[in-house]
Amino acid sequence: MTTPNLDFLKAQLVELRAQIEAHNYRYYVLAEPQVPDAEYDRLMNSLKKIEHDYPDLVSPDSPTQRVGAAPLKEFAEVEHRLAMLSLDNAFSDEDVEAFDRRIHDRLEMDEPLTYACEPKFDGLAISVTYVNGVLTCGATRGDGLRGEDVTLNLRTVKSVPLRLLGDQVPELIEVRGEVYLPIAGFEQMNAAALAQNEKLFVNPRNAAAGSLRQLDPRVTATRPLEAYFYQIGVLEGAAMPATHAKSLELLRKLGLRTCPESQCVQGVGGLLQYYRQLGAKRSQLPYQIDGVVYKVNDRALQDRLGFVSRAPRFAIAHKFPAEEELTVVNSVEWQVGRTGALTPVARLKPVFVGGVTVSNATLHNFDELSRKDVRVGDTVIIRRAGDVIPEVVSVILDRRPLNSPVEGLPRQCPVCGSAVVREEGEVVARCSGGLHCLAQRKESLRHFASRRAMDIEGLGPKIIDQLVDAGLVRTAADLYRLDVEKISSLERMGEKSAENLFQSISKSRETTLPKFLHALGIPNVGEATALSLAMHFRQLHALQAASVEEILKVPDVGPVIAQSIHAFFADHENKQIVQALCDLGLSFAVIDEPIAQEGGLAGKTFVITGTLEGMSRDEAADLIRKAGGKVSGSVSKKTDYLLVGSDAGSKLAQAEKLGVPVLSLDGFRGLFDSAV
Ligand code: 9MJ
Repeated sequence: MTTPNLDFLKAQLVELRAQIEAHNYRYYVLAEPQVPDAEYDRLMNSLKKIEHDYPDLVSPDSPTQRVGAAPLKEFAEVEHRLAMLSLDNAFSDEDVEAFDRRIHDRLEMDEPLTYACEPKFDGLAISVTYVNGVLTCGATRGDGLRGEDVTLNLRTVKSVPLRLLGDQVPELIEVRGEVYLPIAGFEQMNAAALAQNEKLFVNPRNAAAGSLRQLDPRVTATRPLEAYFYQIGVLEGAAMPATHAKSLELLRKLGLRTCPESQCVQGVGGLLQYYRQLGAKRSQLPYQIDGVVYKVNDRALQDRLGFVSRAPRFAIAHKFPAEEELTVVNSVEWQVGRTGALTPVARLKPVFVGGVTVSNATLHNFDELSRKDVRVGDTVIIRRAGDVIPEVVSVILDRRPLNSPVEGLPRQCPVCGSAVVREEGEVVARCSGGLHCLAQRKESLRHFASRRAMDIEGLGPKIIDQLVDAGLVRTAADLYRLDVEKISSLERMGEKSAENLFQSISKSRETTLPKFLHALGIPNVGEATALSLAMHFRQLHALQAASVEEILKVPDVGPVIAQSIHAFFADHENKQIVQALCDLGLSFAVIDEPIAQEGGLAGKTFVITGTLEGMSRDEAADLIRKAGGKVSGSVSKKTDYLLVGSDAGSKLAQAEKLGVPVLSLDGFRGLFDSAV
């Protein structure tokens, strides 16, 4: 190994420390972090590594020598009776194995140890003191030795008791825990902020920090904060429990909230199993966690192990892969959907986040793009939690290149060049090219062929692209004009595959009226409305000939949808396509009986929550009602099923608590199909 130049190392240390201090200030004092935790951890680890390799270069003011930044000026300072420690981190199974080995070595023990495991909450560490059972002080961690006095604010948090329970309360107990915002509460706060045109919080942790650090406790009282307690600091006038698990029992008995996910395990195998189990459950928990914490259960052993700098040797935090990472925006592109809707998409320098490599992130719509002010060349925070589509959380403004232009809404469709229009009051801007636009045409064909529409097996997006690009297909009717020879002329299309595709296209001719109406892609007509229309009119020609007034008689169809349906069937090109499809042999099985009150879901009560992919909640509710079921707004013991989409919040937590079966949209479709 060559020895690095000492001056170079010193300069690197100065730079690293300055960066970390700046992040600490933003994180702890302003509660407005600039970079994701993973980036901060990386800087800190680089600094720790250099200081470890060159101990002479460690200075007392290095960020490694203290837990956090200085307390806020406005709050009174509280000196902790016992220093509030931080935890060392483990990032891999090997790190955990090394932790277990270190403990065995130090204790000179061979047999597997009992560990207490618990989630690592992504909130704010707090300390609360009860004297003779009465809450006397609540403080943040601050720098570990002194924190801020947030007693008045903590008194507004419902899960922080003002008085302890039972008649055997200790003379004095100082307890550590975490204040956090449940995900549902965070979403509720951001929805309110959006409505008031106020700045949005980046994540639940920042929102919790901002809420707890309010100088006016009345503001804190409006924030749905919660707390979990996980450690006894000081105990006077009672015996300290012999294990961590017994400490948690004592806390529970005293009325302090502890986490139900806490659990004791044996040995390193038990630790890793707990890590994987909680990791699998992570996206369903109603609060955010960023890892798990392992603690030697036996207090006597904890005492023997002691501390290193500011962290106990008996505990470690095993981190999950980061759900937020930094990367750079290479370009902003506009995707054109089936109805012409323009969606901005950020093309990114590939980044590993949430366990996968991400190179695209949606920006939803022009308003969202403008609000976040994402520009080419920007360094952005990307978030990918669970299986949710990756999104841009925010831009790191300090890293923006000079003179980068603001992203505007294109005036012309990037695919066909037609004018882009945005109706007043509409969030969405659209390409006005209709089926002349190649993108809209391809998307319409994809929708037409999809499983919930004509269900043409083997006709996926790639083949549709090829068929359209080769000029073989322009409209849905052209699909039924294809023969095996034409299909097999496509690149990489074998004779057998061509034959199979031809057969599945032919087979799809026999369909039902609701599926066909859905497949046409009439604006504002989803699966549920298509079913209502089919049940009301029974025959395609009856619907085609209907006036707006007649269409309005269909249950759940309002003026906007009625107008949209009428305009669709009045359009010359649409008329020709529908006629051609009928001439090409499409046939519709007639629905004799409405699938109504006697339906297979009769007597079943559903609650719907979250964003459903490809179906609005109203449409799902319509389907349920048509099959005889009921839709309710809140989860109770009487709920038969909870239908969940992405970003589900408190309803999902409530369903899990009550043991109500939870259905994804696919699961729901399966149930619906077998019921009707
Ligand atoms: C968090 N953050 O969830 C501790 N922590 O214990 C849990 N932190 C801790 N324990 C001793 N669950 C020091 C810090």
